[in-house]
Amino acid sequence: MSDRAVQDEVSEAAEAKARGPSVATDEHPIAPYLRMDRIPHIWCPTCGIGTVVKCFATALEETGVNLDKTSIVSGIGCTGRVAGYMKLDAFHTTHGRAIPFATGLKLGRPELLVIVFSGDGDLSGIGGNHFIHAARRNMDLMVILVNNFIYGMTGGQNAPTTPLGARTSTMPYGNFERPFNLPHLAASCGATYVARWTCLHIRRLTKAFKEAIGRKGFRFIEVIAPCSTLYARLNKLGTGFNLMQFYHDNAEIRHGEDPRKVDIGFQEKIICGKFVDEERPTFLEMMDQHYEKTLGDKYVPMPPEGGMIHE
Ligand SMILES: Cc1ncc(C[n+]2csc(CCOP(=O)(O)OP(=O)(O)O)c2C)c(N)n1
Ligand code: SF4
Ligand SMILES: [Mg+2]
Repeated sequence: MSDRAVQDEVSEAAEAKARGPSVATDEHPIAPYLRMDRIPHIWCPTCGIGTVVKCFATALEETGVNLDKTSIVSGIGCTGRVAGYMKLDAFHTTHGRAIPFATGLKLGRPELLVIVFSGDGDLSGIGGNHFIHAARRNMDLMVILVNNFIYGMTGGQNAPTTPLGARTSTMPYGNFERPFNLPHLAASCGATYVARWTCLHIRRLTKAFKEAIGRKGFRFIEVIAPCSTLYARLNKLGTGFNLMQFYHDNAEIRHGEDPRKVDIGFQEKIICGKFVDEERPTFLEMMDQHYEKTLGDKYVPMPPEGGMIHE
């Protein structure tokens, strides 16, 4: 090799080193949907949350929604970090308050697509009351709940979703509290779209996200995902990969199943599918109809672009 060629090779190697890893992160297919300046993310190896984010970003891309009119709201927790990583108008609210915040946003700016993305503890524990009332009102929100059966961020405490018998840091001899069956909770309160998938079902989950983006009203998607560091470790279930294998072997798709029958037992079959998909007037539609009927011309509906109404 000539001196010149050796010199070129050395400077190429130096340039490559300065550039960093050979896979340029800005070339990742979902990079345009992420705040890449915040990457690397905080999630543990084999945690399932990242896969759900990938499906969500793919759904945004494939539906072609106007990203300037799409907002994401999270509460607190490992899943609650999602809002901070998405390149959307994003709100990382206090614990349990994603739904009320999102409700206010939707009422003030009805033209926005408002998506809540948070954890099982955040949405069904401290935020449970907001969850049931938003479903009851058929508030126009899409709610993505990552259910890892535990409070991940704070050390693996029992959640309202922890299956009977599963070990958590606050139930070291196994959980004896009956957990929520979240699709049943959402459906019985009035949600108009209810589905459950695991984060192994990437195509079906992406399709569910796309469908829910196109629907109105309270759309609820539960995603079962591994918390490798706490749930899997405390229950000696291996890593997230082992849990993905478990989903592969034990998830059963039953579209249209009665949500009352989709309870999840510890390491038992996980019933997945679309359980509810129906139309019912949303909160804002009901409000408009009601005031148009009772107040007639005196009623000035909220303009779609929101804001204050001046006579
Ligand atoms: C008012 C209040 N109470 C408690 C906490 C502590 N806290 C933060 S995240 C969290 C649990 C989150 O669990 P989950 O929503 O399941 O999210 P994960 O970390 O599992 O994704 C708790 C109890 C808090 N931040 N604020
Ligand atoms: S603690 Fe659990 S939920 Fe949180 S990032 Fe780690 S694996 Fe994921
Ligand atoms: Mg959780």
